[in-house]
Amino acid sequence: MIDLRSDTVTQPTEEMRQAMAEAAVGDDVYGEDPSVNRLEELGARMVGKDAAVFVASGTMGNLVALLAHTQPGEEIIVGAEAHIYYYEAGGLARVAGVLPRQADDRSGVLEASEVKRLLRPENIHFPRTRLVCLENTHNRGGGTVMTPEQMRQVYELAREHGLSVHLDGARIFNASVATGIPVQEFTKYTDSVMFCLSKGLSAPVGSLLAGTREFVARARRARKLVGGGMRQAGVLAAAGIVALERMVDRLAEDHANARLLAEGIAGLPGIHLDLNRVQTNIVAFELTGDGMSADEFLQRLRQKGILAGSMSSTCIRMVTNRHITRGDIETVIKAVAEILH
Ligand code: TLP
Repeated sequence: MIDLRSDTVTQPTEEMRQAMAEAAVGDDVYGEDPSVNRLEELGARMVGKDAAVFVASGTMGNLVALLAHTQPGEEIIVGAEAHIYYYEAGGLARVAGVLPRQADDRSGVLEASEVKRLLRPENIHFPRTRLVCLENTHNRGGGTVMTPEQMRQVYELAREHGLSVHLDGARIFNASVATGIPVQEFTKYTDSVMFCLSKGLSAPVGSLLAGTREFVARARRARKLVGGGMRQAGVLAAAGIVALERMVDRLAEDHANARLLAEGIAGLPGIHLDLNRVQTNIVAFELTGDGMSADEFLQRLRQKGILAGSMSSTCIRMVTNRHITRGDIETVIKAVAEILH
């Protein structure tokens, strides 16, 4: 099977398995796991923050960030298409107890002008707005990159109004590799950043949440609250270290394959694909033709040995990853053409 459902399907590398087998471990709830400590220090340094905390998933990292930034009843500004709002089982409301003020991020970028529109004046009727959440790259936008300049504008506006900025940077290394801009140029315009080790970087499990020391101390307590205090987690962290040290640069291959795929299918009848949005490892397109639903399309692909996903009843998503070769891309282009024919 050619599996384009997500970059989360990537298997750990041999080097990761080796590192996991040999990892020095301790009880991380006591702060005594040397591999976790090393991963947290490495990750924090790479994104230019003081400290980081290792969490089980991107979803947990975002939730813990909300818990550490806000009090129940406060409001956050978050894209209506953002993962935090759309794909995290409503944890923001159910667990963190915050009100989501939904911003228009359909373009794949939450612009400062949109944040400005949603700011509230001081008034006793209003909930207190505490946080702006950004996403880079933007999953439902189709893997789009928010530039450092766009992030700076949001960050400065947030600052002026006493709001913090959290970045869902699940794929922030994709943004950096795609643009050639160091990752710190993006993350410097945030108060906290969550990034995933288990997507294109191929670690089996885990994400990091980074910020100031004081923020990370609060995040550690929040992680405990949601049951995320792990013990000899160094066996997982060891793979995460390999992910950060060895797997970042190769994301360029995934981007090249996504581009190849997008260019190969963009002109086909019955789909609409905006090539401008294909900036990293995600290819999203709309089925416009004879009313074939996304489910039907996915089923026909599956019959040809190809797995993909959908983002709505008419929108298909394909995500390139380490296991997808150029040859696979050619196979997929041919299969899509046959299905649409
Ligand atoms: N996204 C998954 C699915 O949940 C949709 C995927 O296959 O793309 N932020 C962003 C931007 C994400 O894309 C994801 C995962 C997460 C957070 C959550 O990470 P995990 O899956 O580790 O909880």
